[in-house]
Amino acid sequence: MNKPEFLGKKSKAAGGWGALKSCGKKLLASGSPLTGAAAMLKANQPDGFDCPGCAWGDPEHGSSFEFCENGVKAVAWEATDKRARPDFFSRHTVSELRNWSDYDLEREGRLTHPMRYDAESDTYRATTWDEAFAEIGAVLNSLDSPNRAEFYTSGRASNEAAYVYQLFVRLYGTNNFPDCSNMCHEASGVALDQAIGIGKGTVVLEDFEKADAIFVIGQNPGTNHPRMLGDLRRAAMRGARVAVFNPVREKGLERFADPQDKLEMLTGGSTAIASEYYQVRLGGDMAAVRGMAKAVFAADDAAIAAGEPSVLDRNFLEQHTSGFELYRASVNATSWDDIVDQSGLSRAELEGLAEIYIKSERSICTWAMGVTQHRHSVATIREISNFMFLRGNVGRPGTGLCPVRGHSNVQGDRTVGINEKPSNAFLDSLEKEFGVRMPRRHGHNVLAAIGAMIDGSSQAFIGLGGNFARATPDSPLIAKALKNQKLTVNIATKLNHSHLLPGEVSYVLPCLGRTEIDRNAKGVAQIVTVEDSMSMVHGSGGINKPASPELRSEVAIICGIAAATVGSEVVDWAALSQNYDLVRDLIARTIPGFHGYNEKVRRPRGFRLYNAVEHRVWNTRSHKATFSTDRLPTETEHQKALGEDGLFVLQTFRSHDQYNTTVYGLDDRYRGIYGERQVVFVNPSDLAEIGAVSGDRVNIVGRHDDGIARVAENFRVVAYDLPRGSVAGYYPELNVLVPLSTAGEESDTPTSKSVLVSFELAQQAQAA
Ligand SMILES: Nc1nc2c(c(=O)[nH]1)N[C@H]1C(S)=C(S)[C@@H](COP(=O)(O)OP(=O)(O)OC[C@H]3O[C@@H](n4cnc5c(=O)[nH]c(N)nc54)[C@H](O)[C@@H]3O)O[C@H]1N2
Ligand SMILES: Nc1nc2c(c(=O)[nH]1)N[C@H]1C(S)=C(S)[C@@H](COP(=O)(O)OP(=O)(O)OC[C@H]3O[C@@H](n4cnc5c(=O)[nH]c(N)nc54)[C@H](O)[C@@H]3O)O[C@H]1N2
Ligand SMILES: [Mo]
Repeated sequence: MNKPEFLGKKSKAAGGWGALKSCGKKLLASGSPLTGAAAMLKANQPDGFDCPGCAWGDPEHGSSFEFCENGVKAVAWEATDKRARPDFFSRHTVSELRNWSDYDLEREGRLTHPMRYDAESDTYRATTWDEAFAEIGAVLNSLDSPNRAEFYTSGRASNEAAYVYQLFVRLYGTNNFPDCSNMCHEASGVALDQAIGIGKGTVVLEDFEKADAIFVIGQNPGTNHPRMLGDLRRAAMRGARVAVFNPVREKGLERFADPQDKLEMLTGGSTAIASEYYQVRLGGDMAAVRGMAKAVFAADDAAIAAGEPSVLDRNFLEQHTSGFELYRASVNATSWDDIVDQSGLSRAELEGLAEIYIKSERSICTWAMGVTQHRHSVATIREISNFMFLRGNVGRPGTGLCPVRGHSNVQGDRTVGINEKPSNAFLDSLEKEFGVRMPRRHGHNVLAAIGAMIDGSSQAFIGLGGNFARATPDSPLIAKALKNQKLTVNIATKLNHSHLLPGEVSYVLPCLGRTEIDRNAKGVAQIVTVEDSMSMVHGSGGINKPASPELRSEVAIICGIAAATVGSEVVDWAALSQNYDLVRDLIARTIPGFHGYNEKVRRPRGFRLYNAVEHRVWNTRSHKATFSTDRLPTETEHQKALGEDGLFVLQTFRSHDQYNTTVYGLDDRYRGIYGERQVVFVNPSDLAEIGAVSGDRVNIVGRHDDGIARVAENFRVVAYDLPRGSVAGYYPELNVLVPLSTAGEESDTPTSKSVLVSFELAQQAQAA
């Protein structure tokens, strides 16, 4: 039996030999161990490709490549020698393939030919690029308004692909840019823009070498940003405190054996990462951070009364911030009772953390989806900023705010114009460069795009990567909406569920991946560029032979569609697709910070985009770092669940063997799950209350009061160390329960970490 660790299994660290073993297996299973291994040596190296795994920054020095288990999986998955050729599609109807899991679909390997859906035979058939471009252009031009088309981006697209994409779409006439980041770090962008004047993080990797305290909130780096563990480990080893807030005890945050460290590997040793680990309630982080702030203020009052120096950074507060007194008043007005009830942490615990913060000269705060995928995520991130302002922990070495991004280029895509609400300055500069008018009306984000597709006002969907139908909430509704489109186009490396919901005219267009050599017509290899979580922009060039001679690059595919849709009078698309230096020249001329782009990206580590906060320049309305004064939410979903029998709050997270909707394998090693994904983690006392024991089968029933019946059937319950009232399970399987009807305030992000549910035991379910 796979007993969870806290029920008595011997504790093992994350990383180490388990990670190496798992990698070897992954490379073999991908069918291409040698290419995979060679490719891995070139990942995140100056003369190689950017790892498609995550957006963590790359070190300047150190080992020749940073070993990362999940990076290996991402590379091996792309570098497989399995192929989904046209004969595969002629053997299987689309209706049949719809019953396959995404795991099985992607295991068929790389797509090889442009495919067009044939309704009569219900199969995809090989077609030519020219036919595809011509028909896509014709359907787009037949819509009665460009605002009736949706142009989705998944964050793996390079800066060059994203830039030509936004340019094409704006010339076509709309700002409808639903983006994966709408489901991801949108709240970070919104909140940080308000607080510090830039919607990005402020730290670089070197800051992790200097910080005395690092707060890691709502994030599971052991699985999702494994290379970050190396930085946390080095910090922990030199005595920095690492304080973790997570309702789940994630193994990677507790102990880590660094595969980079020969001694640790030989001796079977490992390093403790978290010095404090607090199992906060779901959605309770704003309360927890406010509790720490309250304790900091109390300590300050005490210091002043005792005639000692203030514990606050008074100079910073006076010179650089606005709204401090109002913030202090709102903290005073928040009661300890509310803080303790909402966070699930005790006053003493929060005071202890505040003391760590006060003693630390330099503090960093990092966060990810555990913070952003809630209703009040913008307010929470502003509270995190407030807290960091108190001791001047922004814009100083060793300090800062660090939203850890997901997709490897999601931040870059935003920088180069994938934005449904573009600034006037950006549109002005496009108009100046291209001499034509750009659409000013704001477009659709993910939720608005879904709404428009469901109500029929949008009639075309183009996906630059991703798996829209599976990544979004209420998957059955989306499936229906996609099938009602006049046009669906997916640019992809591998087959997934979204491709199997064809509209009237439907294409799947296969593209080169990051690991592959991208040669132009003259045989010259081209590079693309990406931006990581630390705003470092660098080049990426593939080393593997393309999976099929038919493949085209994302840039070339977009340029092909663009030429067929908007013509080549304003932009010479063919020239751009043959020489990405020309695309970079356009970026440099229309977007601040890219001066000398072509020269700079050929430097080993690329360059860092200017971040005004580094110079303590604040591009906010008040021209200061701006405090917020939000109240705590009246009631979080977790509190609601605790107050009602049989009601629970579900968070949907990632297993160790997946990349978003891409499932590499059915194990979740660090959580003790093997060979299955239909599981739901429940606190042992809650299990007793619902009359189940670990191993029982349940149906999970959606409890959002919006008139839509939702159920996820036949999940195995696993007793797990979670706060009472909260449960957890895997995305994307549980997206059938995530409602479209709730979203983050100001961010419009689906609330994937606070879904109200109850359980039916499988027998009851059958009887009903
Ligand atoms: N191998 C791999 N790497 C990835 C990805 C992948 O799927 N696989 N995905 C990429 C992408 S797009 C993204 S956005 C990132 C995602 O990276 P993460 O944000 O680490 O992803 P999740 O698995 O959603 O994990 C959320 C964590 O937050 C915790 N959590 C949930 N709710 C709360 C809460 O209310 N408060 C607190 N404090 N914690 C909470 C969960 O227990 C879990 O540990 O990773 C990127 N990297
Ligand atoms: N319930 C729940 N839902 C969530 C989340 C959650 O935590 N819980 N997380 C959300 C988050 S953070 C995100 S970022 C989204 C992710 O949403 P998406 O970005 O839409 O999903 P992915 O699973 O990353 O996309 C995988 C597909 O991308 C294609 N692909 C892979 N590499 C390439 C490439 O190089 N080029 C192209 N063109 N295609 C490629 C492959 O065909 C693959 O099937 O999901 C969101 N949805
Ligand atoms: Mo993400």
